[in-house]
Amino acid sequence: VSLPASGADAPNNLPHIVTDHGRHALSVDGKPFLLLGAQVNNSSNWPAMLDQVWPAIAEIQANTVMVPMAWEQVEPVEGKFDFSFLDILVNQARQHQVRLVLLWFGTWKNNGPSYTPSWVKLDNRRFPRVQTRDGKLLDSLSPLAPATLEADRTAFVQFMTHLRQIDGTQHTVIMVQVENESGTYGTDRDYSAAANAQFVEQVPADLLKATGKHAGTWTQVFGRDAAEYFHAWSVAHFIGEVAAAGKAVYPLPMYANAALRDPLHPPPPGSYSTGGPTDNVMFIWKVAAPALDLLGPDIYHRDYAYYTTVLDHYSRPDNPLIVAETGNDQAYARYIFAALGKQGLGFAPFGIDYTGYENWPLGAHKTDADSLEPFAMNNRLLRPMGELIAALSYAGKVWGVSEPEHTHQQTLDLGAWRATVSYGMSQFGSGTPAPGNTPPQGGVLIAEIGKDEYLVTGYHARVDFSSVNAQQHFLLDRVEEGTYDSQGQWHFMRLWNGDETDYGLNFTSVPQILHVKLATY
Ligand code: N0T
Repeated sequence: VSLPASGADAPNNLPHIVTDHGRHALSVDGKPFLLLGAQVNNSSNWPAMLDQVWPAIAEIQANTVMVPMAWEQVEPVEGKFDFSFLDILVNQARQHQVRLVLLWFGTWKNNGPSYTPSWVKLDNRRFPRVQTRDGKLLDSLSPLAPATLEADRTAFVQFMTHLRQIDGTQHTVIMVQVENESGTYGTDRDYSAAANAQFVEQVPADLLKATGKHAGTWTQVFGRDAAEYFHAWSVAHFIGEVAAAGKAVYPLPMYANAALRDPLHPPPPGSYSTGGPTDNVMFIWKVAAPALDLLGPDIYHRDYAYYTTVLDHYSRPDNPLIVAETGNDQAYARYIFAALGKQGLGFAPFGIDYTGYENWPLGAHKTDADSLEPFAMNNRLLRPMGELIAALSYAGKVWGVSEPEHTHQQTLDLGAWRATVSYGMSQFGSGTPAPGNTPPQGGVLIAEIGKDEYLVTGYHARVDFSSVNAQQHFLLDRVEEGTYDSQGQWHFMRLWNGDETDYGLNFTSVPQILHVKLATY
């Protein structure tokens, strides 16, 4: 399968994102790429740590490793740049045959400037911090300070320039995250004098146009939301400028990740990373930061309603879904199937290395082969057919679901056919209501590969097909089990029949891929 090669914005067929009919694909070397990611811990971005990274990557079988590039590390002294870690990392990634996504930890790392050099984070006059309504100084840097933007952008451009020099033909690095969980905790906007002056100005024309609103100040146009929207505009504009300057030297796909706002019970601004790309301000980010290819959620809630609502919010015709970070214990692993069902281009558990840091309660108590196994199962299953799945997803032919906690059956509408997914069933027998798995761990992926023919796979789930035409009798004409080799070539192993198909297609913890031909009589 190949995608439209380089456009004007993708010279030398650089990695890029293509969009058609509101669907998306990440093109790497001209082919659709399914990003099976693994993000290392925050302080694993040093040469001495890499020996504790690679064994975990090998265990989890990711095809893409996500690693911080810290401003303090590349420009410890203003104007003096050191990219030795980048050189080492790219070399080792090539040896380990994985791609990289690099995470620019600059002005924002979880709202604060902890990863900026000392000459930035200690100089409040040159690089002012956000102030609250009552004049309290917060850790977060003001997005409105021209000197901060200038300094961050300069360092980022140096980084992208060096990256182009060492990787411009090989494309080991396929994407760059610009800043990390931007926004500010503790206020709905910056109330510094400079910010107050801008807040009473007119809302930018581009934003008015995109929203169909009439001209006015932020308060006139957006009322109660004015403060948050203003801050979002300011943060997004800053990050968009950094991204655009980086793309001008080396146009890799770029994205921003979001520390989420609870999508089910949204709390007031100030209590989450306000101004960052939360679901309610994505429309602002789209206008203010057009250089960003996507906004990706960091999902650290295990429950189904929360998780799938976030997937919905971030999967849009104008926003390709990549789960930029997610927790690294068992409960999260099954959501790769729901993410693929929402046309996800990628999925990346966080905290994948053996440096000994554990971010419980967000993720696992202990990262080891056992805790990584559910993710390794996903990657072993999906990696050989990643290109096929990404291509079919781009064509709108992929369905995927994950197991909820409280309902044990789901129905998928495939057009002429219906698939019923049940959890917790034995492989033999039917008639009992699905009890669910304990803990929830099921997931199913279905892709249309031909007329009345589907690729079906998953874990810990039963799939029953039926015809939407109730007048006809349904049958499984042929159920082929096989494997995809590393070239994505299908190899027939056997036919499933008898017990293996009498009570639906039952997936266990064994990685099994079926090609199923559906028919009626
Ligand atoms: C994430 C990671 C790292 C109960 C946390 C999540 C990463 C950053 N932040 O280990 O710090 O760099 O992007 C914050 C999640 C808070 C939600 C708490 C819900």
